[in-house]
Amino acid sequence: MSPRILSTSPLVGQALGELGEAFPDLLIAPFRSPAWQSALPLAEALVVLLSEPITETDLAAAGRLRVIGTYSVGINHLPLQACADRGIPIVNTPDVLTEATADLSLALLLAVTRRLSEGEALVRSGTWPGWAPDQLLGMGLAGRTCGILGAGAIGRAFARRVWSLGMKPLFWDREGRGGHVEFGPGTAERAPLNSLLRRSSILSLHCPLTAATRHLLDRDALLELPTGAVILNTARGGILDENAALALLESGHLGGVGLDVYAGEPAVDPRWITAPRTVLLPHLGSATVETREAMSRLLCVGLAQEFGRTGR
Ligand code: 8YV
Repeated sequence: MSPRILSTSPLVGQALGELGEAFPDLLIAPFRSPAWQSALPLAEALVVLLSEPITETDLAAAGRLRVIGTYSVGINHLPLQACADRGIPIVNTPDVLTEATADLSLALLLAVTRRLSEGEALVRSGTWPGWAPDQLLGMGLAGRTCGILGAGAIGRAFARRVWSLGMKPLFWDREGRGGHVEFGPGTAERAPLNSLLRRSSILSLHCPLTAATRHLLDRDALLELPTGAVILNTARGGILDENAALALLESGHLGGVGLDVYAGEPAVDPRWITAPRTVLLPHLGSATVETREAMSRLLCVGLAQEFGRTGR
């Protein structure tokens, strides 16, 4: 078989199947399986998931490769420099997952600050003694400042959500510029990182993982946050120094942590499992039927365009 398209998954919906009808040499084989490995030298397009890191060695083995498609907006698992050197474009899935990911960030925000996991566990345990004035008190949100790292589409969509709760969004992005960010119903200040950290009761991560953002939130940065601040991560695990966050959660400096992503996922540092005031999700940011189908369509249109562009 000579696959022009080598995918590790059928994806969600019909789009990849339809692409396979247009370009019949489609092979779906699990990542790094013998079938995937032996098809690699023949592949003109690779389709991978965000959990499947492609190395420079893979790229060297894929002599006919014309394009890499990733079923994600994040591209930190791809050898970006090597792709650029070889002129191999990357097709990803921006925009279509913006609202779903911002929704999940909002779900984490409410789950952590209103202690939903603890409340649910109490009811399920069968030991709920009934309503009490001081039972599972959480943090009120209206009037608080919400620091948002990343002023891209997802960060701005999250700003719209917290604004509707009466919070004040405050942005930082990689350019670190001052000025303002328009997020739809409002405009928010863009602040230097230290200033943002000092003012944020809630800190939500929405920037890509790059060399510049790896461990952006280290112990020193986390210590700038006011006592009791809550951190939400629906971006990438490596941006938050998990060791430092765990220690500062334990010490009470952090009031809570909501995670959808982890540095070594799917492995989760076992200390998170027993950590207080945390909500832990299994990378669900884009996990709605509509979004995953839209991601499939966008990715396949992008691949077809690349094939068209390179005349194949
Ligand atoms: C996530 C993602 O679900 O596409 C990506 O790269 O990781 C998103 O779909 C989200 O960022 C994590 O909550």
